[in-house]
Amino acid sequence: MVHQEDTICAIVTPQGIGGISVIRLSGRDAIDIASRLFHQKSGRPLSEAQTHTLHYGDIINLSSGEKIDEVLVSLMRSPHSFTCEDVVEVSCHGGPLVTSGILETFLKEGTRLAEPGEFTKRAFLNGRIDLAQAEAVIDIIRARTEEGLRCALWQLDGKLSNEINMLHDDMAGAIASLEAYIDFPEEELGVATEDLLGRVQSVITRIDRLIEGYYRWRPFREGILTTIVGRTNVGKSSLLNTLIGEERAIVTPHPGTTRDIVDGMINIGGIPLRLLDTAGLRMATNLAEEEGIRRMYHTVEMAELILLILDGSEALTEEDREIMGRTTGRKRVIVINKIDKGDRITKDLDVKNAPVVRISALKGEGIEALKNTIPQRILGQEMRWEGEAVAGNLRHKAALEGARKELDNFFESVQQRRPLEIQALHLRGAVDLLGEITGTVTTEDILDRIFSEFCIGK
Ligand SMILES: Nc1nc2c(ncn2[C@@H]2O[C@H](COP(=O)(O)OP(=O)(O)OP(=O)(O)O)[C@@H](O)[C@H]2O)c(=O)[nH]1
Ligand SMILES: [Mg+2]
Repeated sequence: MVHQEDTICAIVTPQGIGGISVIRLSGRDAIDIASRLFHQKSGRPLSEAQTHTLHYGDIINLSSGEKIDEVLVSLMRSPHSFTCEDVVEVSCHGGPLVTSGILETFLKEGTRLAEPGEFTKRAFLNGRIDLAQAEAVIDIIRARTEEGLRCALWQLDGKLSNEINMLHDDMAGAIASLEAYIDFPEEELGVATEDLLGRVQSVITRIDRLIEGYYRWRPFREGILTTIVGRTNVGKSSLLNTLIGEERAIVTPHPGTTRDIVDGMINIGGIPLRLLDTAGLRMATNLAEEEGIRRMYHTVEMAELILLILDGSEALTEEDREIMGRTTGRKRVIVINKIDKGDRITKDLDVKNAPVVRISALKGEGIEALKNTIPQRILGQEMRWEGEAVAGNLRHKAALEGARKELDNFFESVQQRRPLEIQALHLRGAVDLLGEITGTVTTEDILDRIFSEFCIGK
């Protein structure tokens, strides 16, 4: 049963100048309000139009009687719309005065400005999409690579939701059979318990797979913060420029050129990499450089991947060793640069657990090999997300981890031969947590947190 709320409206296209902008209305009076302000060229009132039709006419300012713009209006009647409510979308000329003029007129006529994500929230509350699918809408908007977009589209399609629903059903079945045994005599329990434990174990395996998938998907979704570090003059800024394909950072033959952090974005194998170029390490000659080095070390703390650059044309120095020491145990790639001038350090280099790539940032040599190494380093053995369902974000992961914990507790309570009621309680706890992912179990708090991440108009 669709619930039609008060009528909300918003400009749903980006602010600024464009060919066309769209203003969307949704709610119980959307069609009535639009009818009053829209004068169709054919003379027919919009309120009599059929669903999924397009209409040509003018939007009129009712107080002055003046035309605001010539527009096309599309009409979608409940329940066949994005929100499941009556929806009217006005496509007008894309200028800020036109869009704000139309928006103000609608507001005066009794609509209210939509909150961030309110259209999507209504789609969720009306059952058109579940919570995981609503979150996928944010991911689609924010996707920075095709891979990231592909993952988000899968989630909107219900890949994760279907898997969660299946787990949910399996668990509900397990609970039902457990509860049926509550009244049985002790001796008949043996076989039944085995079957039940098998079922719960299979749910655990599938939950683990979803959690593990989170780590494989996350780089595509959120990107990887990567810092380029090394002593002065080894070619950090040259590498940044080569990787992003533009002269973003200043490069000079003088050590100590970079002070502030310079950043750039690249897409490596579908993973958005945010690259930071930092000040080179040496005994600082002034306060600005000292601050630059402090910031460089700060990026080392923050970054998920470190590209540690060494100058292959010179022997290793104290600074090289210091920075190598400060980054051991971290995810890093050792990059030996300037190999066009020889390689004096590979033989002295003793690094474990980090790939070593030899390049010339100046000549572009070895860059492809570096680009291949980076995703391997980030993703480990499991190179790719293969379209399987995964925990799409931290919220899903936390709920799955919670559910898994409940199932571990269930096994423990079975081992300790605790009362069946207690065992069932753990199973029910797990079911509730699974339900949080799709939103069958939810609170205003969770909803507010999710939808406040949206922009207005979505
Ligand atoms: N021969 C050769 N020279 C390079 C290479 N990469 C960088 N250089 C040169 O090395 C010098 C320093 O390069 P930068 O990219 O500014 O080095 P940096 O590490 O950013 O230096 P700081 O910002 O001072 O720490 C410049 O003259 C570059 O042209 C390379 O692969 N081969
Ligand atoms: Mg530099």
